[in-house]
Amino acid sequence: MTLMQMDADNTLAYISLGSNLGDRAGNLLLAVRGLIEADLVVRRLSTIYETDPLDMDTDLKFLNMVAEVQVGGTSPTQLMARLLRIEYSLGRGEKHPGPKEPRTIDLDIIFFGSQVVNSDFVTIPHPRMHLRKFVLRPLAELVPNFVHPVLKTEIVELLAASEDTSAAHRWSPNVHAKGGTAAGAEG
Ligand code: PH2
Ligand code: MG
Ligand code: MG
Repeated sequence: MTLMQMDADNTLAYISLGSNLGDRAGNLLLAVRGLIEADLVVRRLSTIYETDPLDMDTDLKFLNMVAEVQVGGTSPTQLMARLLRIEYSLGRGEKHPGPKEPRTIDLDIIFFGSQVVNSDFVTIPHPRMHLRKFVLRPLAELVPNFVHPVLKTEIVELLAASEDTSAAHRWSPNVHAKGGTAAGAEG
């Protein structure tokens, strides 16, 4: 079984999840629940990465991950609308954060099968994904050899060629938990 999609109903979309405000891991978890409740079949999740904020007016580190979902009959526009709804339900809209401000949750469509979409509402593939290690590293766990439909380059190659030098490390809840459950963690 290749990672290519055989027909519309089996189309796989890749969604980048990010949070740098509040209970970051909790926000990611609630967003995954939101995807499931929005009738998307969540097939696989990457591990979670802690990442330096890129191009933002904040020092608050992100937790980022990527979800692989089966879209069923959902169109790219419908998927985007569902993601915005989940963002809103998790408090994204409350303080009207601008594009460079911290956010409880950000859900971006990275790929929608191999479709290329350029509308006022949604751009797929995500126009900056190939520049961002916080997307490429978790994505490479799921589909290392997927070919970017515009750049015609595999994810692992994009990652190797990336000039993004910001930190993106695998995150583990134990290491970061307050109260130190992880043996050997620094106090
Ligand atoms: N999202 C952005 C801009 N910068 N940096 C990190 N590390 N993680 C993000 O999710 C992120 C970002 C725009 O949405
Ligand atoms: Mg984003
Ligand atoms: Mg977004």
